[in-house]
Amino acid sequence: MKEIILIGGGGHCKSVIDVIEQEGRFKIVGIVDKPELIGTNVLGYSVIGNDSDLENLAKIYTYALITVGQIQSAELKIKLFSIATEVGFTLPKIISPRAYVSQYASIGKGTIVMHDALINAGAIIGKNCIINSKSLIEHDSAIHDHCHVSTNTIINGGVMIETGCFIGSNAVTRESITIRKNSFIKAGSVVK
Ligand code: JB2
Repeated sequence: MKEIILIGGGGHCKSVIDVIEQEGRFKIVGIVDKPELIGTNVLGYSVIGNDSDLENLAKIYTYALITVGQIQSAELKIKLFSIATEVGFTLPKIISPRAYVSQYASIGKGTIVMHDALINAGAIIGKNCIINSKSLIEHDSAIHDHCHVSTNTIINGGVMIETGCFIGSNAVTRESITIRKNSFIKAGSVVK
């Protein structure tokens, strides 16, 4: 099995661990978090370093994934993605075996598709995104880089979501609209 480092060891990381274990392609070798958390563990996986260790870890391990979530801002997720890429990690896409991704959809590097998400034909998902559990991305939608589509969200056909957006749980978008970059859509919103 290929070995992978997870960057960020909070709540989102726990959900990601479950998906990676179920997917069965990667063995998690450890987590990178804040210096004060080194030596603690998350679901049995140790925090083995902080962000300044990433350069050395990239000399040993090929794969990493950004596992901080994103609610108020995508800033931290973007920063960590950029560091991980610069030091030479490959950021794979991870797809839960419980998700459905159309063969006519595409998913960018470092993006995770969580349990029970559904991505339909013609959808294009960018890099470093979270397509969270039970979300529906309808046909011909485009989700640009560094977005978080939260749990149980419905993105209808032909919608474009620009870079760095947060779409809260249970939000629904009308078809064929554009959501501008770095938008914050509250949970339960109906976006017309
Ligand atoms: O600069 C950093 C850094 N800053 C915070 N570098 C690294 N490597 N890690 C950092 N962290 C770590 O991210 C924190 O020490 C903590 O372990 C983690 C954030 O955890 P938290 O549970 O606060 O949030 P989350 O981003 O994992 O999850 C949020 O987003 C998810 C999508 C939560 O609100 C979840 O409920 C939500 N499902």
